[in-house]
Amino acid sequence: MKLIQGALLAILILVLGLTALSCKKKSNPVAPGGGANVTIDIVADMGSGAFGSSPVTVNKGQTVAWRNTRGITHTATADGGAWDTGGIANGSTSAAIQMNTAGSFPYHCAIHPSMTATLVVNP
Ligand SMILES: [Cu+2]
Repeated sequence: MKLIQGALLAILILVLGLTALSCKKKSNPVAPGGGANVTIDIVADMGSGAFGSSPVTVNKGQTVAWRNTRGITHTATADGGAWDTGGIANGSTSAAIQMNTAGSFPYHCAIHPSMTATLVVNP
C-alpha cells in the first residue's frame, strides 16, 4: 500500500511539474510579427534615415521583420520587387521575411518613396 501511495505521489509531482512548465510557456507568447532574426525599426516618415540604421546586414536564410514606430502606415519594399512587407500599420511589426538570396537590396516605402535604405544579405 505504501508503495502505491509513493507511486501516486510521484505521478502527482510529475503532473504538477509539467503543468507549471506549460504555464511558463504561455506567459511568454511570441509577439505578433515577432520571432524574426532581425527587426528593423521604422523611425521616420521620409529620407534615408527612415529605416533606422542602414545598411543592415543579415545572413542568407535569416528572417527580417520591420516594426513601424510611426503614426502612419509604411512598407518595406525591395526596389527590384524581391520582397515586400505590404502595409505596416502604426505600432505593428510586419511578418518575418526569409532572405534566401544573397546580395545588396536597396528598398523603399511604397507609400513614401523618399524613405530608402539597404538590406545586405551575406551568402
Ligand atoms: Cu512610408
